[in-house]
Amino acid sequence: MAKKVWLLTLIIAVVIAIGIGLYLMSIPHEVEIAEVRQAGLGLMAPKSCSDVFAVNITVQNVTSLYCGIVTLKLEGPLGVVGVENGRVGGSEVYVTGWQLKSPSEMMILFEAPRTKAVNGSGNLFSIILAPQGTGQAKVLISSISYALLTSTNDGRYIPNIITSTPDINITIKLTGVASATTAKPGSLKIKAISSETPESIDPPIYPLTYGDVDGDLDIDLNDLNTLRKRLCQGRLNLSDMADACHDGKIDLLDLSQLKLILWRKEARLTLKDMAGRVVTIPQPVKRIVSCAILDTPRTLLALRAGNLVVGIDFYTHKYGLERTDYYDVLPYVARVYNWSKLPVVGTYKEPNVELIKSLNPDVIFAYARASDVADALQKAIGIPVVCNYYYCPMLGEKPKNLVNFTGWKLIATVIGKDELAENLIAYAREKVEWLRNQTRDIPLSERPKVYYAYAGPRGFEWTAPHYESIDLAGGRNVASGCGSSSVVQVSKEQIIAWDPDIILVHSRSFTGRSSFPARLQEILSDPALQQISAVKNGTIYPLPAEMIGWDPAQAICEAYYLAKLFHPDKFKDLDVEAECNEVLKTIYGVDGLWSIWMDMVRQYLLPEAR
Ligand SMILES: [Ca+2]
Ligand SMILES: [Ca+2]
Repeated sequence: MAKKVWLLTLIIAVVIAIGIGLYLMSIPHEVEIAEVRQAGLGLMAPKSCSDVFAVNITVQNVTSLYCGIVTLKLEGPLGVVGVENGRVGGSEVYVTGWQLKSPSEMMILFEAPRTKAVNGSGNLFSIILAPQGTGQAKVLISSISYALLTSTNDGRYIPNIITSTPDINITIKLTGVASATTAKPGSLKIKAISSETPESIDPPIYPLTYGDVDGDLDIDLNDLNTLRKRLCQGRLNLSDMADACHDGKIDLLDLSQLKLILWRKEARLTLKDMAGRVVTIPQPVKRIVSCAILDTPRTLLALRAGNLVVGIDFYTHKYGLERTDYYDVLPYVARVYNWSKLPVVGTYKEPNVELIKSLNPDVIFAYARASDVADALQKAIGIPVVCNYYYCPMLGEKPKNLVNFTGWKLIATVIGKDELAENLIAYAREKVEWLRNQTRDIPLSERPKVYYAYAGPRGFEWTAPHYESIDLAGGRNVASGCGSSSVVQVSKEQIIAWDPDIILVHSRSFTGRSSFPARLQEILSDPALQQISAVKNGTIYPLPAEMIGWDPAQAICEAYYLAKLFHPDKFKDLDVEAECNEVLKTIYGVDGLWSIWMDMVRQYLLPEAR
């Protein structure tokens, strides 16, 4: 290691010394220089030739130059020692990768730092070469591709790419044999290049964002480094998701686009939405219309984007804002942003195309289960439509899991609130983990048997085989062996045979035919159900999380609430109301949201859980 460093230092010293010294005197006779320029990019003289020497690739009067790849051919007895960073118009240019494809072919990738393009003239980079014998050698630039950045009014950038085959070459007459190396070309690779350091990157958190070069469902600096390597190697058989700007091929444009995405300076973002549709969304998003069901509006509120919404769908307006006999956080949070005054843009099935168009949104959110509607809407008005859903089967999420956050990530990425979403998700996971630690060791014998009676109109025999908050709260879902569908029908006899200790009732509202009080009466007055323990003991409770769509925040609170109902002794010190008010305040920014639920249900709970 020390030897390498020493050698490197020596080489740099020699290059600098010779460079400066000979520049001031004259060009040594043994080096012949051909200085050529084309399209602003040119090749300037090697300053010397003794043991090692530098060939500087320079540019003249460039504007908005962002990155590029230069392919060189080396002819004659030349060995490559290394490549060094350059400097253009006062700012550093980094060589972020180079590769000898063969002893005579070399690729060099250079980049301006982060999202700042360079302007002016200067040295892009230097190739450090050493003679490997005597005779004539040649350096030939066989192609140059480079990307420029165009800025938008919003301080975002669009990269574009220029490729040329400039046919630039210099001839070098070599008389010495390298003393620094007798190595074969390329065998003395020196990573002398200081790579750019990341400065507060803010990558998108939605896993299906284009630009995921290594395919690990995450966009980060590893993707950038992988793409750099692959560009230098010319191995561009990468997955579809690596195509950051989504134009069907992998090249410098994707490198530029990926850097812009990592620093959130991109003018366009492409992703696969929750219906698997590929959508490109101009950035930044300032006006939003939601035609999706209530999950999407809730998420927009959690992400503190209520003020960006310029139109909402009929169901959100009807059930989410006007009806407060339901339990849902939505109306209380939407009030902060005056959502009841917003134009109603139709339903998820039949959006009002003309009205939506007149609202001039940057993006429209739609319901993933009506993706044909989304396609038609996007086609009709030419504004990107993004389909959202409360869980993502493409990524293996199950319905009714507490921490299905793909929908949050999607919306956060589209509207540029990734960091906030990340914090909220981390907070939510922490809350779930705390409860999991409390209940994970409760033995099966101490877990109450729980039957979940699904939504009112479906009847008592409908249930959910998978409902994570029951498990997390330390209960045993009696229907857990009933397949993998999100809702199944079982027989009354089966429920009686299970003999649940607790019945949870999914209720659409607190008034009307399918309300909790009405459903409770139905169960209590059904002669067939009287032998069930839960009916005998009066341990029948309403559930808050699953109203229209699914809210992870309400689901977490529900799990805390259930924990106290299932295990009142174990959780006697847990103040569910205070805890859940805090959870909902952190996620939605409004105080006292859980107390609204408690006031609706207190009379139905055992005294110790009130
Ligand atoms: Ca990745
Ligand atoms: Ca591309």
